[in-house]
Amino acid sequence: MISVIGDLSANEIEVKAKGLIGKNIILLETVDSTNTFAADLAEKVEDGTVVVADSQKKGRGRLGRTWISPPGSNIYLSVITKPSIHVEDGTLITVMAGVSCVHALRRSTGLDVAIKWPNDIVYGDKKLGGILTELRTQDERIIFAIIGIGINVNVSLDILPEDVREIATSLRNETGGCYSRTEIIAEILNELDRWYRIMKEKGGSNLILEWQRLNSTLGKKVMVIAGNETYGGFAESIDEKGMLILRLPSGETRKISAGDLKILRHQT
Ligand code: BT5
Repeated sequence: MISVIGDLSANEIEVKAKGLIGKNIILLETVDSTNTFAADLAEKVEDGTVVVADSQKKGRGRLGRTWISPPGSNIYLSVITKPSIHVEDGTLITVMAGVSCVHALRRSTGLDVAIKWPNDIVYGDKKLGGILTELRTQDERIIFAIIGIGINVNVSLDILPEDVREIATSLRNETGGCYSRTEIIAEILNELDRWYRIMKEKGGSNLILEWQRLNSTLGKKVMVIAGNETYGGFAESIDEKGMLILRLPSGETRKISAGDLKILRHQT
């Protein structure tokens, strides 16, 4: 098994991991998707095992979208978790991942990174990263959850396809600095470990409060595409399961579990 690829070191991440998450790192030079690799492995490995790749050939976003995953510069990882919670609480896992990434990235870079509902890590209105949570369930319980995290770290935006370049940014693009992926991954995994314990011991309420503090979405006029429906409205809150509470122009509220959200530029 490979243990070092450029600035990625599996051993160093394992040493820096303070808890359960990250004590076992599987480092790959390239893979189709770390999420697919992790899902195939999940039943055979311990809770908290992490798959990290230097590049992905078929990195995935939600709904079959592509995650652009060039080598040598970014973070692509999947954490295998076995939280033993009800499927209905599954979105809390994405909430937990968002909170953990924002804490880790703020600490590592000083940038005022935020979460955009439901799964984006943003700086200003640009996408720095995304989260793809995939669940395996049985009898309404989660057997395992794969938390896929992609973060643009040192990538130069010119090498991204034009449509992505327009909406994306990287840590290096924002600060001019070059970051150690090992350090940032260790920060993310330690934050995940901390919030995973809080979620298992105390439920989701602390996580939701923290998400509300770290998000860039609430209190804004937004447009949400959810399935075949498009809603315009005011992003009022998220509920105890991470669903967005949108106030429509009619005054009614609507709860939305997943979708694509755009913050409208002209806020009145
Ligand atoms: C996401 O999907 O944002 C979830 C991305 C999760 C990626 C990680 S990497 C490790 C793990 N293994 C995987 O295979 N996936 C996970 P979504 O909200 O559907 O956003 C996808 C959209 O983001 C694309 O359609 C592009 O518009 C844009 N995009 C693609 N690559 C990007 C990049 N590198 N940086 C910023 N935006 C990107």
